[in-house]
Amino acid sequence: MIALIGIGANLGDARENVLDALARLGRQSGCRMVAASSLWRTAPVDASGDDYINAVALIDTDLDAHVLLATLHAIEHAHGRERPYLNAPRTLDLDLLLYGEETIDMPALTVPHPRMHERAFVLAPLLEIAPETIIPGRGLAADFLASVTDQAVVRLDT
Ligand code: PH2
Ligand code: MG
Ligand code: MG
Repeated sequence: MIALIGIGANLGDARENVLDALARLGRQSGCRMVAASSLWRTAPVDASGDDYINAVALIDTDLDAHVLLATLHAIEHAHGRERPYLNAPRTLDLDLLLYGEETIDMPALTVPHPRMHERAFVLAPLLEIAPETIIPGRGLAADFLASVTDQAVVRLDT
């Protein structure tokens, strides 16, 4: 199954944390890295604190969606992720955004991520690596970019 993972950080060495998350995803058993976006510097959306570093990764995985989610949480945990309040600054956030074309609506997991189409910090890196992506139930990801131009995102070199 091809899964799309969103990666974000705005606490500690955010750039290093995002790069390490990409490396860990590539090493994870049952996961193969298909494509990783550039790193992007993005203004916080519905959140406080420093600018974020964001990226997305496409992985080919044998893991069930819930097992994959648990794996993402374990990587966050390895980076000391704490959750003092909603959308608090974080050392590392890994979100399961798409799981093939599946729609999952369970207490612990909603896929497609319900807000991914409203977030430039997801759309810009996604369109960089997979411009034809369809968000199940919504349509072509590229069609949503025009509605998020007020959100500042800048692609970083390397
Ligand atoms: N994540 C959020 C809320 N707001 N803003 C930016 N720029 N990047 C994020 O990764 C992000 C956010 C909730 O997870
Ligand atoms: Mg998130
Ligand atoms: Mg999260």
